[in-house]
Amino acid sequence: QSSDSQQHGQTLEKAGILNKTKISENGKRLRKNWAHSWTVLHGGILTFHKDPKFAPAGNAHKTNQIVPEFTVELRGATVHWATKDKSSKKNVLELKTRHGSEYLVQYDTESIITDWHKVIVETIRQLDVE
Ligand code: I3S
Repeated sequence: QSSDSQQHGQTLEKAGILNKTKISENGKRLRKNWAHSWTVLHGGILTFHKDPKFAPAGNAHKTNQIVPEFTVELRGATVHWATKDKSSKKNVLELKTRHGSEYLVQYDTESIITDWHKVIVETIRQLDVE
């Protein structure tokens, strides 16, 4: 378990910046749209937030700029290292939900993505035995 993830009851918590793209929804292929995302794991749900760079300018209060974009329920999901044909990027994880949505999650620093891999695998395992 990494130092920046914590055990709370049965589920792990972690947060950080990752590069992500959704690649399919309900089995339907989507065009990739890689973007950095503040990513939060809490209560078995992974939430990717919109990149604040693309938040609408103007009235937005600083604290309101971090807006959820995708929420991914990890119960019944699978995660594995993506094969080369999925992306030319390095350190890419492929996350599939039980509803048939797929995400690629990537970060150049190997230790960062390896920590996320561990915490996602462990969360899926814990949700499975509950
Ligand atoms: O799987 P693809 O279609 O080769 O993914 C690349 C494209 O999404 C590309 O954008 P355009 O659709 O505008 O060409 C992105 O810039 C690339 O990053 C995508 O490939 P990688 O290998 O980086 O996942």
